[in-house]
Amino acid sequence: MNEELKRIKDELTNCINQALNLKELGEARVKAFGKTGLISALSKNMRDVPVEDRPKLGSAINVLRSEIEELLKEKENKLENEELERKLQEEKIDITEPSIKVELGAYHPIADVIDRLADICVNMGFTVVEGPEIESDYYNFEAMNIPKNHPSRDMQDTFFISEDILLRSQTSAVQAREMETRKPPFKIICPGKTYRNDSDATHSPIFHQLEGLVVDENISMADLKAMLTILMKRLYGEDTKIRFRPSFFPFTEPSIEVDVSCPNCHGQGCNLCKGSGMLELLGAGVVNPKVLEISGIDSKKYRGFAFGFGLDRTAMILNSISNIKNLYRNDIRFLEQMK
Ligand code: FA5
Repeated sequence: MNEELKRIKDELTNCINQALNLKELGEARVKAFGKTGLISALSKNMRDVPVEDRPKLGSAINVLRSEIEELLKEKENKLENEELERKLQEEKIDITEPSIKVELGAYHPIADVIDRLADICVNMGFTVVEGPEIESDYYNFEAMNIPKNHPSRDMQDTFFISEDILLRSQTSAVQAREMETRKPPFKIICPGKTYRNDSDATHSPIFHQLEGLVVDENISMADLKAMLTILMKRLYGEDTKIRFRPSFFPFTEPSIEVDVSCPNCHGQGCNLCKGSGMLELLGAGVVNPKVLEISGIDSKKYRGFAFGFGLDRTAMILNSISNIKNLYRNDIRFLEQMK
């Protein structure tokens, strides 16, 4: 029997030594310990050995099993190290090779303007709110003191979805929603998309506005002018000139429009400001008491002021963009310049 064990040991040792890779080593392992493997067969044949010889043979088989396992382990480590070494040789990194260029995007000029204005206003104590772009005729017009068939509706060429549902033509639609749910005093701003059937170099069918509304006791036009002056100077720089002009909006009384000195020519006159040296940026005014009453605010106790920035115009001025369409074309050459 000893000779048989020695023969099996030699045969398996040979197989293990000759294995060139982990697959062949696996085959050697099956040859030793598989169901019909040589060492498994030895254990199975035990029952044919006389009882008194069994313990001796059993321990000899165990020794053989340990020796073969040890040999398999050693060979496995050796083959794994060789495999790793081979891979390391193959996968050399050339640190002098230029890296893949990662193109960084740029913040869109309108998103940038919204961030800047929101930062300035939040520092002044305003809360940022949102409102729906698909709006009811009530919030967009009627609650803003513009009843159905009122001629001032013609000031905004509105996209109607049905008789009472429309794409909001002004962020002023958020004013009534906020006045209905908030208790004065409060200060809110609402940036967002607005829609009108308008299209030329300074008008787009989709554009952006930022609405501001302050409701408190003893609010006056002086507060509005002071606040807008600070806001414009923080946005465009301390030496910016601001011009307030009388205007008309059904929801504010008195109403004003606000121009800033053209940042391109500093008031000298250029293509951007069409030679006037000034650019119109927003509408504003003291909230019409009727609007406060429609939304359930006591107009004897409270007053308010509101303003509505055209954000596309603001972005155009800040970045010297001559055509509003550039903001929407997604032309990579234009966006590259915004970095
Ligand atoms: C209004 O929309 C008022 N809701 C503003 C307001 C709010 C007044 C609160 C009083 C109190 P107006 O129609 O003028 O006003 O629009 C305001 C600004 O939006 C304009 O100064 C302009 O900068 C911008 N704007 C208007 N229409 C377009 C358009 N089609 N494309 C790009 N910008 C536009």
